[in-house]
Amino acid sequence: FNYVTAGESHGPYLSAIITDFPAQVPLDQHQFWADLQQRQRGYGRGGRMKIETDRVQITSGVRYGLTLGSPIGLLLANRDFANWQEVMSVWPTEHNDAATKSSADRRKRIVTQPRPGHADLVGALKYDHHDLRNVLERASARETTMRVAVGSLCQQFLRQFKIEILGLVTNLGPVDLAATDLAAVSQTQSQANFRKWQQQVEQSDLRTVNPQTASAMKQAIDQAQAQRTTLGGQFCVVVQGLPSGLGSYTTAAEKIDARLAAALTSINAVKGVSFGDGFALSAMPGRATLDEIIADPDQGLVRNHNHQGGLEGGMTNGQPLIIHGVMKPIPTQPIGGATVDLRTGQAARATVERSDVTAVPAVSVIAQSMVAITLMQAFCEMFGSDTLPRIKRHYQDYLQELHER
Ligand code: EPS
Repeated sequence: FNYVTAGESHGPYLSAIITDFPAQVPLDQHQFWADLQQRQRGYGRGGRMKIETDRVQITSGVRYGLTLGSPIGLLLANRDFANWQEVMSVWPTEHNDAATKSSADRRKRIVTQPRPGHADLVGALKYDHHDLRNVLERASARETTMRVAVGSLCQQFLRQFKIEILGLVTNLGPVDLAATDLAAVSQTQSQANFRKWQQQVEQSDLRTVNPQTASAMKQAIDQAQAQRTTLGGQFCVVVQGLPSGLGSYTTAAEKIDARLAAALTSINAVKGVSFGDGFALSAMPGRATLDEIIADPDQGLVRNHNHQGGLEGGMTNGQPLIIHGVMKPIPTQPIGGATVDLRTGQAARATVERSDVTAVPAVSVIAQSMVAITLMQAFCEMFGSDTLPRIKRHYQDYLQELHER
């Protein structure tokens, strides 16, 4: 299946269309809205999240809670559009037809001072925009609402196969989640215990698992706000219950680690991704990096470690998938950054367009969604994509084949 999103941050609607989503998949609307709410509730967000309630509507492709196999339409009205109707009007209006005067500009909220670190400058040059709003409205992370909506449907599909995904915050500015706390999550054996971690993360407004770490993170956020700056952080996505063999070593485009890295770096402000022990692998002697293969009389072929994060040769290997990512601090600073006004060519302070101190908890939700989308795509390539019962039969066949070897 595939999908595309549309919508500007302060435009009338956000929307998405998903094609080739399998038929007969049961969907739970409360779960759908709960997943969307997770993205909205992290500590450190600005005022916008108090305005919006991301109750995305499904407008097609689902009937009586079951997917139809036809394109699924998703639609969300931006509440804030009520305050931006003039500025974000689709059709010409009296004001934006007017000759350029500073008072008219204010009404139009024209932006000519690009913010370093955002898409503003390069986007304006590339598409020949003189009002940077034409860039920043689409480059905004508001768009990720739709990715979380798509990701929620994918997670509901994957849950049919007992595959569970959890994105959590592992660092915020100067505060780290202890490695032992993360190991407790990533090494969880039973599904019931993994569910408990999911619930704990969902209840934490830092989306992390140690309440003391969470309160230190909150302090760091408060301090950054007092100092009028922003904070980045790191997140981890853990996936339990995956079969071995998703992705393929046979072509570069099919390698699942490459696809996961692309999916995660497509999230606004994500600057790096690693798998398993990641960058720490370079300091280890090779023999200490092996996930050695052991024949277990009950479970078949098992491993003694998970240094590779569940990936070998561009394929899942049946171990928990462990992906780390880093988000840079949001580049908009309350005091603005040094820039050049594109209209006058003079030095200026960058436009201040947004107010979040940090969005790392939200990014952990978006990352969870992007991983769900990527895994479901690989899953359907391997087991088919017409109907859920047929995909289940193909999946059972494959598991049986593995068992009989
Ligand atoms: C965003 C700027 C802020 C954020 C927004 C993303 O919005 P505004 O410009 O209205 O202050 O709150 O995030 C969302 C609206 C969202 O749904 O996550 C940006 O420039 O990326």
